[in-house]
This record gives sequence, C-alpha cells and structure tokens, in this order.
Amino acid sequence: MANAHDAQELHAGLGAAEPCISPKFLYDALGSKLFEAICELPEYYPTRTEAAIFERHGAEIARVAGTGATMIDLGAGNCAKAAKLFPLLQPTQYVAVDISSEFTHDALARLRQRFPQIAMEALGMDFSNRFELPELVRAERRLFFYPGSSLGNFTPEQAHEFLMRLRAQCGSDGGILIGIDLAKDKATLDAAYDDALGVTAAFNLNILRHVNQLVDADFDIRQWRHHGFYNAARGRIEMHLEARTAQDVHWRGGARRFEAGDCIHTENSYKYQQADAIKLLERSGFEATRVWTDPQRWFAVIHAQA
Ligand code: AVI
Repeated sequence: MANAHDAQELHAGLGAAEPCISPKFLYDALGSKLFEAICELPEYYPTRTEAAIFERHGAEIARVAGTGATMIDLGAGNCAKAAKLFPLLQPTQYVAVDISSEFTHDALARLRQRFPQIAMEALGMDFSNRFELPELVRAERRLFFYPGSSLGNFTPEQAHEFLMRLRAQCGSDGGILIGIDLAKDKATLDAAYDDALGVTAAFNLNILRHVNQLVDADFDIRQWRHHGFYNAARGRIEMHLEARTAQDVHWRGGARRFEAGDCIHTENSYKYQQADAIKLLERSGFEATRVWTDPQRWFAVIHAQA
C-alpha cells in the first residue's frame, strides 16, 4: 500500500498527458534483485567498469578522500560496493541509505559481523526529493558515497539541486565520491538497456507489478512491452513501457484508457561528458579534486571536496 504522497504522485503520473511512473518505483524487493541481476549482465558495462576503477585506483582514492570518515552510501542496495572499500577507506561510521530498506537491513546484518569496528546504520528513505540526515549520523567528516551513476537518473537540473542539498550536509571537511557514466556510442548504450536475456525488460515491467500492489491497479503485465534506448539528442537513455493492445487500467481513485502503442515513461539515465560532470559538481558548491577513469573512458569516479 502506498503512502499518501506516493499514491498522489502515481495518480498524477498515470493521468498525465504523457503518462509516466517515477523510476523510484522500480525498486521494490524484486526490483532491487532484478537490478542486481542487471549488474551481472555482459551488456551492462557500468557496474564492472566502475568496479575495475575502484580495484585499480582504490589506494589512491583512499589517499585523496581520506580515511576515518562517516561514509554515507546513497542507494546502498546490498552494500557490496562500499564494503569492498572499507579496508581502504576505513570509515568510523557507515550509513546505508536506500528506499528499499528491507533489502539493505539484511545486507547490514551480515556486514556488521565482518566489520565489527565500524558503527553501521540503515536508513530507509527516499532521498531524491528532500534530504535531511537524522542526528544519529555523525556530523564530522561526512563522505557521501554515490556510485553506480545514479545521478544520471535525475535531470541535470534535479541533479544540481540534489548535489546542492548534499553539499549543505557535508560540513566543512566533507566531500563526495561519485560514479558518473560517460557519453559513448549508441550501440553500446542501447544494448546495456535492452539486453538479450530480457532482464532489463523484466526490471522495467516489474514497475507495473509494484504499482498494482501500491495503488490496487490492474495492469496486465503481459500486455506491455519494454523499450530502452539512447536518445542522443537529449544525451540520455530512456525507458518506456508500450501497450501491446488497447486496454483500460484502473487504480485507487483513477482510471485511464491506453491505446495500443501508447507509452508510459519510466526512467531516464543521463550520460555525461566528463567536463560537464565536473562543471555540475562545481556549480553545486563542490570542488573536484581528482577524476579516475577506465582505459575506454566509459565511466568516471570523481572525488570532490565540500
Ligand atoms: C540505478 N541506475 C544508475 C541504473 C541506470 O543505469 O540508470 C538503473 C537502470 N535502469 C536500467 N538498467 C539500469
């Protein structure tokens, strides 16, 4: 069952002239597992490319970012990326923030046993619209960890506002370690968001199953088709769901007819030029200190100081 805010957001999106569902609804428990599976796909290069950057440059990243911080992992998921860096970054406190808190709680329970010296907290919250950290998050030396290029799921303007909110919560000695997916050829991008196995299709279609649960909707998932492609003019991946047949869909407080071929927009994933990503960080009050990238320059890990 959705809270009143989510129910209202879904109602507005489904009823809009260009129907949309916020990508945050991709991540129920099954959606988070499907996203984990996406990260294993040969076509989905961001995860392994970023992991290789951390593997190769981890020691230097720790030197630049500094050890002993409060590490705040935004969109922590199964916490695996942060955990790999614990031996290098040696955080004193680790705060795992994720919209799907059930998933993150289980991951933290396992990590507490492996790293008993690190204080750990799980925060189940949607940090996309507003962001206030509770008092249990230590205020000194906050290092925001935002890997995986999730910044790309905001529009550049939303990304700017989001980064400004983070900057305001950093304190004077804080910073951010962020992963940015860089612009590249269309064929590579198209394949990454429309894989041969159909895992991304399942991930996208699962949003309808989730919406059915949240607002008692009656989407017939078999009547929808996944589209994921790079829109070069807009510098972003777009994910849509297309109605295979004409159909009426009902949800608590609303209804709508979809004709065959009508689409619901479910996600954007912006791809940045490295220089534009740095400009965005600097416009938001950060100072970029170092960029690490892979040999193909497909992905960048950036450290920026508050
Ligand atoms: C979470 N986020 C960075 C992913 C992306 O690449 O934009 C979500 C995703 N959507 C489809 N595949 C992966």
